[in-house]
Amino acid sequence: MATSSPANSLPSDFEWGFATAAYQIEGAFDEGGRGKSIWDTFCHLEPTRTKGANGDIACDHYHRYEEDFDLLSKYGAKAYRFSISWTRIIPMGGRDDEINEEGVAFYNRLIDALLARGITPWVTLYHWDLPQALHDRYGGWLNVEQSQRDFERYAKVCYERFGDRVKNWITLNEPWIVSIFGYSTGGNAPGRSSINPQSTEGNSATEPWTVGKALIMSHARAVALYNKEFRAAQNGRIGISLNGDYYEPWDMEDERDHEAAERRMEFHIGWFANPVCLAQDYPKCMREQLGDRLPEFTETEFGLLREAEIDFYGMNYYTSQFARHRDGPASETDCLGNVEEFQENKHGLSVGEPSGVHWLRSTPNLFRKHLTRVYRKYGKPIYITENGCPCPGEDKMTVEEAVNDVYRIRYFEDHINAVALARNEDGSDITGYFAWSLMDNLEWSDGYGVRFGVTFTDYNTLERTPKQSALLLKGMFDKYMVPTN
Ligand code: PNW
Repeated sequence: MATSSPANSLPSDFEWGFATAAYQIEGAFDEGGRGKSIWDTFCHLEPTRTKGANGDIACDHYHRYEEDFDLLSKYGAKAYRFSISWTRIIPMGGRDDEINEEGVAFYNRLIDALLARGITPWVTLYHWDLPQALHDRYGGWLNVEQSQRDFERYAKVCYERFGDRVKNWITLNEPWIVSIFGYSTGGNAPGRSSINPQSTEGNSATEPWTVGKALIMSHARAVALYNKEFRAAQNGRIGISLNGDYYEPWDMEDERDHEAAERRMEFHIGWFANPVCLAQDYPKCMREQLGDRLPEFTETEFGLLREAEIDFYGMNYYTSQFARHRDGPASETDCLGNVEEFQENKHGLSVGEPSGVHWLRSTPNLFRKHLTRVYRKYGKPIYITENGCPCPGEDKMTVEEAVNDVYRIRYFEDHINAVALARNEDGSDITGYFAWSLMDNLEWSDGYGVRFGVTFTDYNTLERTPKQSALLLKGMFDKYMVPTN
């Protein structure tokens, strides 16, 4: 492991902590005046599409946040990233709908409880829980014009009510997952798809691209509003959290696989980063493949994108893959750039060590490449807003076994080391890191089996038990911290 030296260090003001999302931990689904979101509906569909799990109770964080924040203090966290549930603030969601003061009061208590412990709040406005009422009213994210106006008003209420104390805002979490899992494959709420046998409605050839545009314009309105009306007085920062793996060519010798890897990353990241970071059109390879199924931006919309300058790029990073080109034209429902994805390359070499969930292998070297590629392409300071894993076999472990999370400890060590290398060796500007997640929680369509937490959650008793990684993370960062001049 690396030791502290100026060449391999993090600044002493490097911000780090843990992340969560409202629907995954809060529970209290029918308390405090909360309205229903598309995830409430999705988790209660029959037959189940979430392994029988729902967020009705989840970790009961709504009632136990003081205890959870004591854990944050115990772990030495400087910052905490959480999301606000839109339907606690505006139960029906729309710009003319009523504000729920009880919901505002809940998040005020949360923010104040963090500040009282000296922990900096980082707030995500949207972590997938669209008000069901907006989905019913006009199709939710399928309606580009309506949804952006309702999101803008929701954002405004949050800045007004919380912006005196919240100085770090993330508009959207992972618009790629929202669009593709929600409207192409149908594995996430609202579960629309024309290629998923469990879905009864949807059009995978068109809907994800419409939804993507709605999310981009919603983000842009929320940021432009902050910049115009709140930034001067509140003096905060605002950005967006994008997911996306790094891709290596499946066959290093094949130029077409090199292109496939780059194209795959453009479909993952450039789709959102081009308009959001650069106020530019979607990547050329997307236009070429998708034709007029990819919505255009008008000049007015480009104007809005230019007004929506962000302060940072929030990166959610878990794993990387290999990409292989496909011969022939892309199918109408392809959303990956006409490539095949693999966890092994042509020679059977694994991209990294398997974790406790099929899609994630530990790939710290490619994390460094990813950080550097994103920094060079989009030029924004990077905050890692999510990084973490479940240990192999953890889903079947007792609490006594699970707290000994050796795989996760190594995963964190290796990924933090990659951050230091990307900063010091490659010159990438990376200023913060959030481990996913503070505690085991509802892993969306995977239910409660997949455990990403640094704290073990017993879903019968709701008792929390720190895993070893939770207690070691501070030491991992301290090792890199050198006084800045
Ligand atoms: C993120 N994939 O989602 C979300 O932001 C979290 O809410 C979630 O709990 C966490 O990662 C762990 O999964 C992802 O299949 C879900 O590549 C799936 C993927 C990536 C990110």
